[in-house]
Amino acid sequence: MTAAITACRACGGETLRPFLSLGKTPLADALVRPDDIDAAEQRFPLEVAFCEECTLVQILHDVPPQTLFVDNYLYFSSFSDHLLEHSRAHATNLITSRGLGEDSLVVELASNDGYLLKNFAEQGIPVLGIDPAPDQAAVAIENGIPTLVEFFGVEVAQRLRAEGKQADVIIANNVMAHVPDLDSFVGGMAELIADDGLITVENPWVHDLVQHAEFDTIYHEHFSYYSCTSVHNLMRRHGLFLNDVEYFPDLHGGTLRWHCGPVEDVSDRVREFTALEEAEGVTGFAYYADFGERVQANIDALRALLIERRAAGRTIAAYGAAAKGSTLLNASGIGTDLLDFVVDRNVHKHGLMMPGVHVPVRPTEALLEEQPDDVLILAWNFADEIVAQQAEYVRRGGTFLVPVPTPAELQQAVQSPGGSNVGGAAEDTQTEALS
Ligand code: JHZ
Ligand code: ZN
Repeated sequence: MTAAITACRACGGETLRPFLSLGKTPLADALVRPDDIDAAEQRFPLEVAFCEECTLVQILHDVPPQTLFVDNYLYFSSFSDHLLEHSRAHATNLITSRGLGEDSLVVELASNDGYLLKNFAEQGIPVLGIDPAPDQAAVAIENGIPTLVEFFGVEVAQRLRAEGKQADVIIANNVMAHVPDLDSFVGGMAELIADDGLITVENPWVHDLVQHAEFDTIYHEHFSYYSCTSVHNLMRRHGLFLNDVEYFPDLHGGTLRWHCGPVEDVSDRVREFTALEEAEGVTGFAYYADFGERVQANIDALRALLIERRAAGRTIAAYGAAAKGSTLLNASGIGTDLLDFVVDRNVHKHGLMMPGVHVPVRPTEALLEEQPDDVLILAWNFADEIVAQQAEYVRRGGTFLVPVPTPAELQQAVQSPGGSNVGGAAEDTQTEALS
C-alpha cells in the first residue's frame, strides 16, 4: 500500500489542501490480460491537493515509477497524427531558432518511441533519448535513436556531464508531471543544460483542466498538474528561469510549453499568463474548492446519458483505450453493463481489457463491423482526428459522444460557442486572447 505524502513534492511545504478524491482506482495503463481476469487488481487512492506555498497541484499517493512506467506502460506516442505534426513543428522551429547543427546535442526526457527526436536525427543533429519504458525505447533504438533506458535524474545528468556531454536543447514533453522526485528531475536538467541552452517543457495547463472539467486526466502517472506560477517557482528553486510560454489549446485539452534556461530573459507573455493566473485565482485554493462537486455532476450526467441511451435500446462502444479513459470509466463506474467494447489504434492494447471495468479493447475496424449506435470518445483530446478517420461510421448513422467539458453528443459540443475542438469548447475569451 502507498502512504500519503505529507509535504509538497516541489517545495517541501506542509500545507497540502486536498480538494478531489476519485476513490481507489487501478493503474490507468495496466490493461488486463483475459487470463488475469480473475486475479485481484491493485487499486490505489487517487486524491488531489493544492500546495498553499508554491501553488503546485498534486496527487497525494505515490505509486513507484517502476510499477507505472516499466511494468505497466502501454503508451506509444506515435499513434496520433496530430501529436506527430505538433512534434515535427516543434523540432523544425528549434532547429531554426537555435541554429542547431552537427555540433549540437538535443536531449529528450521521456523520448518514448523516438516520435520527436527522429525529426532532429533526420537533419543530422545529434540526439539522445532517455526513457525507462523498455518496449518504447526498443522501438526508438531500432529506428536509430540512441536511447538510455533509465529514469532521468540528477545522477544521470552528472554522469553525462562527466562524459563531456552538455545539452544545447533539453525537451521534456508530458514528463514533468510523471515525476515524484522533482528535485532530482529539475536539478538534473539544470546540471545537463549548456550555459546558453534552452529547456522546453510541455504539460497540460491546470487552468484548462479545471475550466473544462478534464478530471479524467488525473491518474497515478500524473503526480503534478502545472501552472505558469508553479513552474516558475519550481525552476527558481534550481537556478533556472521561466522565460517564455506558448499555449496550445487543442493539445491534450490545453497544453502550455514553457521555455526555461539558466539565463534570465523573461518575456511579456510569461508576465501575461502569470497575471491571468493571479486574476482568475489559479494560485489560490478557492479556485479548486468546488471542483469535486463539479466533477461529480459530470460523472452523474455521463452515467445518466449512457443509461438513457441504453434503455432506449441503443448499443454503445467507446473510442480510445487511453489512460484518461481508465480514470473516467473507473471513477464513473461505467463498465460492460453500458459499453460493449473500446477500440484503439495501438496494437499493444488489442485483446486486453480496460483496467478495473474490464471492457475489452479491439482494433478500430470493429466500429464498422459492429456499427454501434453510439461511440463515447474517451480520447476526446483527439476527437477531431478520430472523427475524421471515422467518417464512414458517421455516414452509416453512428453518433459520437464526448465526456468533457460536459457529456454530450459531439455535434453539440463542437457547435458550442468559441470552440472548434471539443476540449477547447469552453475556452474563455480572456485566455484565448493570449494564445
Ligand atoms: P492519449 C497518455 O495518456 C499517457 P492517454 C501519458 N501518461 C500522458 O501523459 C499523456 O498520454 C500525454 C489512441 N488513438 O494520447 C491511442 C487511437 O486509437 O490521449 C491511445 O491509446 N486513434 C504518457 O493514454 C489513445 O487513443 C487515434 O486516432 O490518456 C489516446 O490516448 C488517436 C489519435 C489515438 O493519452
Ligand atoms: Zn509546494
